[in-house]
Amino acid sequence: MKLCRYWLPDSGPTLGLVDGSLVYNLADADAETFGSFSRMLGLENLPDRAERAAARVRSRAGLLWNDLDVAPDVRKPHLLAPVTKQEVWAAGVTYFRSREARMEESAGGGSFYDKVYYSDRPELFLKGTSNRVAGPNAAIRIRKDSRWNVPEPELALLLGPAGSLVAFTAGNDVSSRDIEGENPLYLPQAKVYKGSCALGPAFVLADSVPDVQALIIELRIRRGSTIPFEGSARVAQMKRTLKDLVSYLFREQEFPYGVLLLTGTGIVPPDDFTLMPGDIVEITIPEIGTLRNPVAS
Ligand code: DO4
Ligand code: MG
Repeated sequence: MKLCRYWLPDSGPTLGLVDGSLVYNLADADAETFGSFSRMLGLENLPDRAERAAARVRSRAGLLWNDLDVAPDVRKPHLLAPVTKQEVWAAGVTYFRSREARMEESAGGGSFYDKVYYSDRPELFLKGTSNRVAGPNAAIRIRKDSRWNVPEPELALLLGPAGSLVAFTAGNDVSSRDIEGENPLYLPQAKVYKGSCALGPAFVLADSVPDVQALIIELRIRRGSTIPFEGSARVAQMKRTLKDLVSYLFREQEFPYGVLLLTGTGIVPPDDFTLMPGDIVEITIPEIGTLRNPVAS
């Protein structure tokens, strides 16, 4: 089952059921479960609750997905990122391609990436909070003090406060390669800044994805009428298990509202590619949809 967060000018943030080309307001059927995204992440039996609410709302009027998948404007309905009070964390160097690219870009710190790829303990870092996250069609940013920037298309996990896997969404861990490449200790500056993350456009409940390994993540970058880069990766190429990443994330941490975890990128454009203002980044996971964001400086 596919859900989304969206904005309604009269009532604010709303949780919706995505059913084909239509979106139905789930709080209309069950405000206790779907009145709050944070509360929803902590509830047991969410799939059952969602099924029951879905059966009730499908007979009501829905909105067209295409009318919501538009640039955000508070006066009009539009999609929102699936994050509110949650922290967004990220795993790194979980795919061979990421290890390879980081080792090449790093001025002297290459062995750290090799070591972390093969170590039991994964690389985990705090990517941001909701104020740094762009929703669908909102601008992601490249830093003005960086000259080499890339999108990182990643499968993102929505996790409940006790670490249960609630749902999957798509994420973009936008990164400055020259800043991180100069010194791995600059990673927080390369990775965490205003507009450095995007999430959405919808989220699929975990029990609706029979085989997460089979998911394909696609990246397409549009520049005017050209496509300067496109690529894809399969979740099956990830070196680590999702369970392993989640178990390390929850060591010595508490997430009272749940948490989002980006699981690393398996797609890195060639070294002569950098994002430019005006580019449109499209990240598609067919079961979830296409997360589309323009790039601003
Ligand atoms: O080590 C740097 C971060 C790696 C990362 O973000 C990724 O592999 O996706
Ligand atoms: Mg990443």
